[in-house]
Amino acid sequence: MERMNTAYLSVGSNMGDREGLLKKAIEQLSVYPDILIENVSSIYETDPVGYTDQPLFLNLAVKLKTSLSPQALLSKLQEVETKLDRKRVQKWGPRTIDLDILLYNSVSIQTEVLEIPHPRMLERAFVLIPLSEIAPDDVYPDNTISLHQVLCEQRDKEGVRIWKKTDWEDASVRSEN
Ligand code: GSY
Repeated sequence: MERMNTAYLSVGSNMGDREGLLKKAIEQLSVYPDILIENVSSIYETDPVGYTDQPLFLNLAVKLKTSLSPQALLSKLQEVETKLDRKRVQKWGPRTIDLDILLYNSVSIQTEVLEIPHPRMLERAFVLIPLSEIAPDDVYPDNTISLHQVLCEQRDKEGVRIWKKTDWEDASVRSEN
């Protein structure tokens, strides 16, 4: 089975066992035969953006290969959120686990249920910093500059601190997850 498409995800948690939930989300994703996890960034602790009166988040980025369409990938992500008993107290408030598609090849999709590239990704240091760790040379669709350059040009990089440095290429890290 060919997993020919490349997608990047942002994963976050700010309720319960945050690190355990991030790891379980990756574990659950890797169970699907049509998803191959290629890389996972370090874990970052990040100040909440938007509604700021809530606990700190842990965030990371994932690179995967898949034969699923963007819509089918989204429903797998929602399945994982359900399996992990996702809780969200209010729309922009604390949540146990959140899985968002950031990029899917260089496609551009705008529907009510799915927007790719993720509409706010370029303004969010908690997305760009983990993402550019694992995809520095990739280019944002319809843009000529790399994600690393986008990050360098972003003014607000505050509120994102390394929490656990991980090297996914190191097999011992993969087996821990
Ligand atoms: O959009 C994802 C949920 N979310 C986050 C997040 O994951 N991290 C940080 N730092 N702030 C956030 N605000 C929202 S909403």
